[in-house]
This record gives sequence, structure tokens and C-alpha cells, in this order.
Amino acid sequence: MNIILGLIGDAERVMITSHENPDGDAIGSMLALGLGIEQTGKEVVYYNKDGVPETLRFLPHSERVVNSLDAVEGTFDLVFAVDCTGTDRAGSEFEDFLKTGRCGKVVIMDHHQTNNSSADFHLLDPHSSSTGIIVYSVLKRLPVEITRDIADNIYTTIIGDTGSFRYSNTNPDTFRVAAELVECGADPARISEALFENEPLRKLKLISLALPTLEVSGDNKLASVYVDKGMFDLSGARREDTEGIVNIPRSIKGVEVAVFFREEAGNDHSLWKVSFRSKGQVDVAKIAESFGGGGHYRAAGCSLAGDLGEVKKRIFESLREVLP
Ligand SMILES: [Mn+2]
Repeated sequence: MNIILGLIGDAERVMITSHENPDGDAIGSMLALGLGIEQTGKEVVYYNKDGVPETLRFLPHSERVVNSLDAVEGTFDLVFAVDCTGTDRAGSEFEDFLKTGRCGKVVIMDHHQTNNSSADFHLLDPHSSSTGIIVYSVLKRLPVEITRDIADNIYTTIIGDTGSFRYSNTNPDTFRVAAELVECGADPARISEALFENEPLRKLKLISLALPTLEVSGDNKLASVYVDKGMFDLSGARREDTEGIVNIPRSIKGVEVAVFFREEAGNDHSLWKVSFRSKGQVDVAKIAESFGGGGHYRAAGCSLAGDLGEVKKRIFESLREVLP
């Protein structure tokens, strides 16, 4: 922490990025950290490979996030990758940018269980419900006012990653920080409405296509749904619209592990993004890691090439081995 505070103090230009296909924690953490650092008189560039998904554009200052580094000029003293298990999670354009020599120190701030130690410094705390909570602890140690805009951004990271204080990563600190943020002006009702009562119709159309793909194992412990390219075309939905679909199989009584398969926009061969959710008996981070992915004990993901039947078989077999 002290090293990172020192780096922020010495820096003049800072770049902040987060993982591809960003969620509320990724974007909220980027913006909160940057808005705080800007208060100390530094210049901040916000970059995410996929930009800000429509559902998160209510976040204060989200319009400042750029999705290309083409027009970004000059050098940076300090680069942050937030909510990332490695710098590779920010995408290949960012990895290439790191090799240009235009970046000084690279820092990862993250709360995932796994990390590939790809930066110069790492501020990691798997106990934090969201990366935003780590950002908050950094900002509190800087001469920075937690403005309403910062508070809204960090509050959103918490709501996103704890499922509105419902998941097992919700701890006393989560509520303490949330309470302080509300005191600083964060607006829980406005944020909840923006996040949960603002779905594009195309997403509901996609869900209606995904629901019939529901598959539950004989013992009821394993459930899955999938979304393929055809469903995206039919509904007009985008990749970002699949956020939360894994909660459909997860919501079933008795299900221990829920899996969501999403077909990626590939060329000739199929590529599937696989998301896991565990109710506690299975460490899905380990399963995801065995396929080259990663994540948390109860929420993880990976990507697999092949046709759906093949991919499902490999995933289910490895889950079967660890399911009680
Ligand atoms: Mn997160």
C-alpha cells in the first residue's frame, strides 16, 4: 500500500484499465480510482478494451472511458489494471501498449483468489468484496475527498460483486464501506434502478431463447444453460446482455454448480466462454484454472474451443470428479 501511495504521489500521468467485457466492479473501480487521483492534480486516462456497457453508462464520468489506445499520446508514469488477475485480462492491445516503453510502473489492484503476478506491484485482497473496496482504502489514505461521484462508483462495485449484499463475499466490511459511501452521497435507490430495472428488451428476448436450453443432472446438482450465435442474431442481443444469465440455473433448489456457456464471435471454429457459479461445495476457480481460466471459489470462468457437445462433456466430466 505505501509503495503504491508513493507511486501515485510521484506520478504525473496515469492510465487506468480493467478487464475485457467489464462489469460494474471493473468500470466503477477504474472511475473511482481515477477521479480520486485527479483530485491530487494528476492527469488520468481511462481505457477499457470493450468500453463501457450500456447498463453502466449511468456511472458518473463513464463517458471518459476510451476503448482504443490509437489516439492516446505520450507516456505514463503509472498504469493501473484493476479487477484483473493479470495484465493479460485487459486485452492484447493493452499488453502490446505495455511493451512500447511508454509506461512506467504497472500496478494491479484486485480481489480475485488467483493472480499471475504480471505487474510490477500488486495490491491484492481476496477478503474485499469488490476491487472498489480496495480502491476505497487507497483513496482514504490520499488527500482526496470521497465525492458523490466517487461514492456512486464504488457503491456500484459492491452491489455488482456481492449481488446486492447476497453472496458469501458479503462481510462486515462490505456494509461498513457501503454505509460510509451512502454518507458521502451514494444513492442506493438510483443505482439499483439503473442496474436492475433498466434491461434492454433484447436481453429479455435472449433469456427467453436461453431458458429452453436448461439442463439439469439426474441428481439435480449440476445445471446449465447456453447461448449460441444464432440466439444473439435472433434477439439482437450483445455479449454484455448475458450478464446474470448464469443465475438462472443457479437459482434452482439443490443445484450446487451452475454453468453458463456463451458462444463467442469466432470465425470457422466455435469458441465457448464458460462461467461457473458454485453454492459452496465446489471450488470452481480450480476447475476454471484447469482449463486456463480463473476467478473466485464460487464464481469463475474459462474459454474452450470446440463444438458445444464436446465442450459440455469436458466441463461436466471435470465437475463430476469434484462434486460430492
Ligand atoms: Mn470484481
